[in-house]
Amino acid sequence: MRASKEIVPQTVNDSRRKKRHELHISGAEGIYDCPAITSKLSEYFTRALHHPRGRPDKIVITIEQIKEQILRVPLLPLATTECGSPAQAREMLLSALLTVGITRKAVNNCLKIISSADARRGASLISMKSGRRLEPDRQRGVRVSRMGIEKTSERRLGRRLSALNINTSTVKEALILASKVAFYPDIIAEVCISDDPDYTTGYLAGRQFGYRRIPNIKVPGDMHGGRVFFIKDTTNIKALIGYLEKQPVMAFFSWSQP
Ligand code: WAQ
Ligand code: MG
Repeated sequence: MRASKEIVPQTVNDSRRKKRHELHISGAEGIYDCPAITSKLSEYFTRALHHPRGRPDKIVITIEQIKEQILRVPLLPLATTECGSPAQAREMLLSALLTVGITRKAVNNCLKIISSADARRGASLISMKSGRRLEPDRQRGVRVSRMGIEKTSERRLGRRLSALNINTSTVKEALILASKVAFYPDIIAEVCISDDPDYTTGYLAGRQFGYRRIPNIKVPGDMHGGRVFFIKDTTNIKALIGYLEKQPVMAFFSWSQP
């Protein structure tokens, strides 16, 4: 599902160029059995219509039958770090990302993207060394899709998250997405800030980090947010985007701790 709103230019200069712009409001994706689709449709529709980023004037819902082989990937282990402010979050991100060989320049470019006012629908791909943006469409970004969670794992995950008081679709969907992303060998790390003005917990994820929640990564009211994937310089971008957008993935629960 994706929901957006057309923005008509306000300033004289903009209107001369007649450049209209679609503001991204909300998006969601998943893999479900046929009988579950009706209720998912209404859930997605409600989510799109009553979103803290505003009221959309266009909602697109696409349903596709999965015909390809489904890849199983382990859910990343989840932990919540202590963090009191956006400044502290930046410091934590920098020091963690440097340890896996990501350059300072690449981290700075990431921070610029996820704190820019212009929220994108998808994620940015950043070279871990040069810090260059590598996604072909910068306005749109790369949208990760076709991921879900196996039924028994969903129940186990639900119990675990309930014990932590964070059993929400926001956390579950983010963890499933991050687990699909981290499974790809050329992706070294992911940083995410929600674009919802009232959701201030973000995360750092990767095979070497697990899924590390970072509270207070932004202050309430901020509309900015986004996702950045740090990738190896040798990455075949077309193959990577093919995996992120099209490869069906089901996550399973595999944390060893009780
Ligand atoms: N593929 C790529 N990028 C995406 C996708 C996707 N499927 N969904 C969202 N994004 C990008 C896009 O740029 C959005 O503006 C940005 O991420 C934020 O999306 O454990 O809710 O859906 O408590 O607002 C983190 C949960 C929640 C932390 C993240 O993101 C926790 C969240 P949102
Ligand atoms: Mg959002």
